[in-house]
Amino acid sequence: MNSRKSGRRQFLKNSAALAGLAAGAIVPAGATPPAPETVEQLHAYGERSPFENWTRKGKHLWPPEGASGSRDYGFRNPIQHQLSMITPAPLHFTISHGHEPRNIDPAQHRLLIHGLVDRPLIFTLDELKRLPSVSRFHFVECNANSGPTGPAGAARRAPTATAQDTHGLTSCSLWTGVPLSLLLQQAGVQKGATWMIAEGADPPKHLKSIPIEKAMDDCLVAYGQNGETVRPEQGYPLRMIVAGWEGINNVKWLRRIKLVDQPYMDMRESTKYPSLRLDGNARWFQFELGPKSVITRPSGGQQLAGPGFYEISGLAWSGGGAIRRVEISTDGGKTWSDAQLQDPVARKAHTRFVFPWEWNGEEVVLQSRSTDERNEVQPTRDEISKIWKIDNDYYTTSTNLIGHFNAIQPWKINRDGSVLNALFL
Ligand SMILES: Nc1nc2c(c(=O)[nH]1)N[C@H]1C(S)=C(S)[C@@H](COP(=O)(O)O)O[C@H]1N2
Ligand SMILES: [Mo]
Repeated sequence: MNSRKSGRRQFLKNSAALAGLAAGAIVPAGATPPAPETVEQLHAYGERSPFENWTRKGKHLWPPEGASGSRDYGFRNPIQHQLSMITPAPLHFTISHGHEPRNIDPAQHRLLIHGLVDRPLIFTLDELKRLPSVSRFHFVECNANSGPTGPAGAARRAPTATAQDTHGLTSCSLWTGVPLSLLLQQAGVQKGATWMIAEGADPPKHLKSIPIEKAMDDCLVAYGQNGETVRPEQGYPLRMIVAGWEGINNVKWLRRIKLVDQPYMDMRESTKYPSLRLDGNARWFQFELGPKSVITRPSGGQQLAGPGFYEISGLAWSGGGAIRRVEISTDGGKTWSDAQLQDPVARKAHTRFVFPWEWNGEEVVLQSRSTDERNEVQPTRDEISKIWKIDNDYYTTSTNLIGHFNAIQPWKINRDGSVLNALFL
């Protein structure tokens, strides 16, 4: 890591030297960037090609240390550039509600399991890594992803929105860790333990109440992400994966699990996160995310070169299990045809779909619709409006967050090949 850093410094120095040169001379376009000091430095830890420059994009509320107010931030995954069902870890979306503890020393970190258990346990990372492990593909999605209401939703409603704007708060990784059920069995779950409280090591103490049935089902205490350790932003050295449920359950920098007999109703889960009903009351205990999908190519902000063949591709996922079917409409929703699902098709994971398409150069609206293993079908925006009993004005005038917004995403292709977000066109 140090050598990589110094390689970077050298690179910057060289760039500065080049910039100095450039003051008196024109640097030819496409000039090769200066080489790092040594091949060893270049290859110590890989970088992507400098021609590939998309990044996370984020809202960053970062008042100075000690100031009152939120230090929330959210950075969106450039999902339209993702080439498989896996999100590259450096681009995994990131939401943190406070001071990210960026440098937790794994040798010092502990996981405490206590409360209504026969034997309270404390695990070191090394102890956890000796236990039977599993690797599973799972998405993490914030329940606010795609939320289209009010001023915060304006970026989602804009015709110029990209898939990063509309769907960038979901990502998928291959997570490696210990099934939580195994740890809880070791501790001995007592009768009357109906909920678990998971706590993170970030200073605001992110807490989440999770029913014991889910804890014993498919929760994972993960230390691995896509073959290396969990990234610092994703919760290094340990995070909870609560497959298919709202992102907020996936506690990062996990340090404590307490078995209790009722939910704690922490600030985040009681006042901040729940979706509001029309009467202003919160919808509590809404955990699982429904079937969703988005076409990532072509998608908002992209440009088609002209009529001819294009493969339509995108991602589909559901908190209810595996994706069984994705249908594509290329005529504004009149007719639908099956897309091909690409392996791996995993439960509660992004699934990539592809569909061959010939563009005739006319205006068209492209849409994808997913169905999961329980036969739940992704709704249209109109269907969601009906369920919520809201009219079109509600989206622009209300400041309520419509969480779990999983509407079918329409992209409009104009005659000039430009692609617009047609959700509110
Ligand atoms: N400790 C801790 N865990 C946390 C959060 C947090 O702020 N602190 N944010 C939650 C929310 S709201 C979401 S959507 C997911 C985001 O996970 P990611 O940052 O790995 O994408 O983490 C959850 N776990
Ligand atoms: Mo979230």
